[in-house]
Amino acid sequence: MLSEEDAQYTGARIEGEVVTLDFVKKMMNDFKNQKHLHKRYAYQIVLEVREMLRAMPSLVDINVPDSHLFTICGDVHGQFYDLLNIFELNGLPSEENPYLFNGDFVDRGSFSVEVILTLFAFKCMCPTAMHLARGNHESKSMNKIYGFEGEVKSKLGETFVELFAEVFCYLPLAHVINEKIFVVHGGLFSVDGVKLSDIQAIDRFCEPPEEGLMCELLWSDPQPQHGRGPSKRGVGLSFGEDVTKRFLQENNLDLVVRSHEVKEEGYEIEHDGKLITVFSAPNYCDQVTIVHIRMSSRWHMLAISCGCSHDPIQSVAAA
Ligand SMILES: [Mn+2]
Repeated sequence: MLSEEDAQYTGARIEGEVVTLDFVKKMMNDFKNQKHLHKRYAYQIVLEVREMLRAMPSLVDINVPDSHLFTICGDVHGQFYDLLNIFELNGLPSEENPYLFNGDFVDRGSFSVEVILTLFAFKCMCPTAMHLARGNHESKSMNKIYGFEGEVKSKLGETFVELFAEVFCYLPLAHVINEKIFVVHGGLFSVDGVKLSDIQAIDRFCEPPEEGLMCELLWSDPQPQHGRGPSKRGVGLSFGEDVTKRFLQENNLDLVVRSHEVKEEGYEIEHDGKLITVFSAPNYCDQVTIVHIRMSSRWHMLAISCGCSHDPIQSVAAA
């Protein structure tokens, strides 16, 4: 039996158990027109993603075949219309057009629910098309202060607050692309000698602690000076070029891609070209920043795209 609310519902519907591209497109279009998704489908999507994420390791290996394109997006922070813009410019996520969203999907912007349901729906549609990493804003304490909790309560109800908080604890902490590119929301560590196996071994099913490897992955920032310094945020730390280079060398990696810091241009290349920050929530309308990685057997090219143009504004080749 349909309730009265169900009978009046004209939004997107998941037919059967399977989230299809048609459903995701309709849902995004509904969101664009400020219509809500029925809680039943929101619940179905979040539960499916919960099971998927729970089964994943803390550090995820991604393999991008030669000459294929892979896109990394930085912080989106509830800016749904900018997320639509990214997909408009760069194509919808699919097996051939995979994305990694590098944390901080929610908070600050007014459409965090729309953003997280869209990312999660693509994850259901095609798990290899949508990789998701935890940011420092995928946590209870941040969501309470910066808007997501209130938005979830008003759009989906109290039960979803706890549900999202649980699912966020299952998000992987970092990704490694083709054994060469380390991708993380925040940055590196207060101690040298951290191996990828140490990150793999982090028991991440918890709220981010106030210190230790997991905290530092989510909160740290690079600094121009060598060595390490206190964080301007009061959590994590600032790390220099020497720290980045030692970490890369010890783990046989080429490059760190991270997010977490607003950048005037949407991105910044630091640490002698070994560290790139990408922040996708733009300062003003119609500008989105993403990092493209095109792999070849001998080198990786990173094209950073910005603005309404598909043309890369900066390319980095890592040997
Ligand atoms: Mn952040």
